[in-house]
Amino acid sequence: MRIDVVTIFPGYFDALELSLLGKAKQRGLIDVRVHDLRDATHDRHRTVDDTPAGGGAGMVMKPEPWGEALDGILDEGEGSDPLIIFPSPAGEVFTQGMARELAHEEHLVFGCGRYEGIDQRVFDEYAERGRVRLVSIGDYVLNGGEVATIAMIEAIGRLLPGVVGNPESLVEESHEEDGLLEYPSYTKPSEWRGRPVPPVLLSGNHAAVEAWRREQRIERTRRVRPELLPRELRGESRGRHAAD
Ligand code: 6GU
Repeated sequence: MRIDVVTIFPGYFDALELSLLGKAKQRGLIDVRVHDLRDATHDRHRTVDDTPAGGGAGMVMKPEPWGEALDGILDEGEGSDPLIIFPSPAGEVFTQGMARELAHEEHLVFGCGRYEGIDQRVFDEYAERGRVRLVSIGDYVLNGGEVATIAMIEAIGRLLPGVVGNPESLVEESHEEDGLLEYPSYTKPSEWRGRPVPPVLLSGNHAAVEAWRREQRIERTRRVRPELLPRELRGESRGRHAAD
């Protein structure tokens, strides 16, 4: 997958060199290219923003540098039909489902604006010429799209074939398969600070372990994210729990 990122803070994306994503990059599974929006300015101060038309607080990102930066990327990746994503708290909410969908794209372009926003004509221009989506990573406000973009690239990147060593580890996660949250995990020692590993996990009874894990997933989901519970599991509570 090819990913271009346009930002005034390229340094944020150094984080993509780390861990699994860094290895995926080295192995050529993900080709991430980060572009400094200021390279598409032509004044001495490399200006990317200006006061809002109509007045008001804050600054708005000027359209010209965005036009030049995005045209450059689109011209270079000729015929790749990229999807342009503008991270924005005003966008549709990013989910595991959207990550799965975007993992099938050949070419993603992320345009990171500051939160006061990018001149609307930039969205309009590229929506008319191709595919554009405004995407939020949740109901809170960040200072800019960079951290949101890193989150999305990580969520999408780990779904690409070969990025995660054992694809089985992708299956039993929160928000995958049946929409339930994941079960709690334990490892050795079997007792730590007086806290035992639940005995069923040491029983060797695979069916009992599976049943326990499913029950834990259901109860955890009911407790912290009841809106995620599948319809058939709603209503029937299974009693009190320590963390309730
Ligand atoms: Cl994508 N951008 C900004 N600036 N804030 C956000 C966001 C995105 N998603 C949630 N908050």
